[in-house]
Amino acid sequence: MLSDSLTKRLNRQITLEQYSANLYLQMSAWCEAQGLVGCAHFLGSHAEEEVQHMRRLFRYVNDTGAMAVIGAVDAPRADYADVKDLFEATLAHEEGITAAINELVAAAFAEGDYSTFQFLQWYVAEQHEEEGLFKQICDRIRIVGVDGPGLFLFDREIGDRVGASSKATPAN
Ligand code: OFO
Repeated sequence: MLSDSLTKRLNRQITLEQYSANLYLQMSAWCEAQGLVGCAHFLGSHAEEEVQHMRRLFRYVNDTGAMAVIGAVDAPRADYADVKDLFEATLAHEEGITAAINELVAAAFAEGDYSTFQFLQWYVAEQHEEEGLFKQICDRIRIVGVDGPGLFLFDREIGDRVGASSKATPAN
């Protein structure tokens, strides 16, 4: 049985994962508006992954005798100076999500809720993967640049990464 405190924390994370989905979907719209179809495809697909992150938590809370509650989701940022600005924002966002997951893990451990502690390990591994992915993309931008033909090649390369970033998770 989940404690009230952990239930609240897990529900906050559910809302945060839904925000992540909206953020990446909104980013995909920005990319599409710039003609960056590869980046738009990649970010749209990443938004789907975030929905799965949300649903995995949602299912866990319900399966553990508590009730999942989706809170109010803030509107995501919709404008970016350029694609470098956008991908730097993805990395900063994932770093924030990692901090939130780490706090959850610490709270579960402190309560001696080892079932939730164990459940959260999937998110710990996922965050390692996602931070690595977005850091790699930011490094790529920094090294090669995204001006002129570089932007065309970058967009194509990012579009080719779809499906390579993460594992799908069971639906609710
Ligand atoms: Fe991007 O990993 Fe969930 O939020």
